[in-house]
Amino acid sequence: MAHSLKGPSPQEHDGSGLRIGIVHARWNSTIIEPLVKGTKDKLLSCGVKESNIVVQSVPGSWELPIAVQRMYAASQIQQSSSGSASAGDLLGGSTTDLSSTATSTTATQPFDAIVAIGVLIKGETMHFEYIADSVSHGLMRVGLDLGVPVIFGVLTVLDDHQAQARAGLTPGGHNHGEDWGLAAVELGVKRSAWA
Ligand code: DLZ
Repeated sequence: MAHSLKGPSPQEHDGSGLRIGIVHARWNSTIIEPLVKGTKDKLLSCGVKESNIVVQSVPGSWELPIAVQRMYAASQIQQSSSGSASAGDLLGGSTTDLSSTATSTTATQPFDAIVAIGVLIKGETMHFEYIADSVSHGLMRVGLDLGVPVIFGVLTVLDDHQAQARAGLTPGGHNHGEDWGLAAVELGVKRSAWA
């Protein structure tokens, strides 16, 4: 299949040994939902086990960096204490929006990558620039501080139409969640190789 001129040329990696976190904002949920689905579907098609995909949510994009930090910390504690705390516990909330329970052999390993998903629409928020700027810096910082790949799944768009196109909801559009899932698998695999 011909590769689009936009975006990276894809590589194939085996995600079967990976544990991946997804955390998404609940603002603009009609856009968020297909993005989360696109991410998850791509992870599954790369071999990541459903039981090794953990989905959490936060109110808005602003909360994504702290959620990534706490989810990763929780997954490290899970490993050292074999499941006495969950990502939901450390986020101070319930675990009811976890997509799956930890049941497989890799379920207590720390996350190999975390995908942070949010949608910021310029016309809808006066402080679009503040949130976009802070969240992107926050996600980069937490990834570097923790040494875990944090995939930047935050759409910063001018209007609803752009958001819909990037969630694959318009003719000719493309679901960017698929790219984020692919990036999570590639970075998860390469991070282990680089260790
Ligand atoms: C407040 C706000 C606004 C106006 N717009 C958005 C948005 O477009 N996308 C998004 O993810 N979150 C938005 N928020 C919520 C903030 O991210 C945050 O949740 C609140 O300010 C509480 O800290």
